[in-house]
Amino acid sequence: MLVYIGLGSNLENPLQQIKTAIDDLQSLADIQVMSVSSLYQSAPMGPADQPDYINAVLSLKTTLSPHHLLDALQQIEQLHGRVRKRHWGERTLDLDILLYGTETVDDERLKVPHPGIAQRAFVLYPLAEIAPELEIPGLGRLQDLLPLCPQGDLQQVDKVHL
Ligand code: ROI
Repeated sequence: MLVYIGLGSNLENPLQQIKTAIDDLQSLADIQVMSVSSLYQSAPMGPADQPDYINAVLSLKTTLSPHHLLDALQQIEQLHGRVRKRHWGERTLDLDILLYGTETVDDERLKVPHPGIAQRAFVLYPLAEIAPELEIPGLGRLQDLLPLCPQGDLQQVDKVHL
């Protein structure tokens, strides 16, 4: 299955958190990372009294089910010492399943496509970099969503090589 993952961090050297998380994902036997966007910086969505975020999006191929993939992502978040301080608050690492092929999942633990995807410049623009032709189940073409979601202060700050 072709899956898109969103990565975010705004604590403890966010650039390094994202780069290490990409390496962590690549090292998993059931996962093959296919492409990675540039790294982007933006002001926090939500409470403003927290550091800027670094975000990226990657695509991977996996044989894991959505929930087993979520388990693997949460293990990596734990490796990075994630503590949830408050709702919509700062975090060392956030790994979200954005899309799982064209499948939808909707239960207490997991919602795919990720809710809010269309309102988040820090997801849409990195996604457009690696998958410009993408069609998002229930939402339509990525290219049609971009003009509805201003880029704001989002800026490319670094590139990563696989
Ligand atoms: N804001 C930005 N800019 N980037 C994020 O990854 C991010 N993640 C979040 C909230 C707190 C909603 N704000 C964010 O979870």
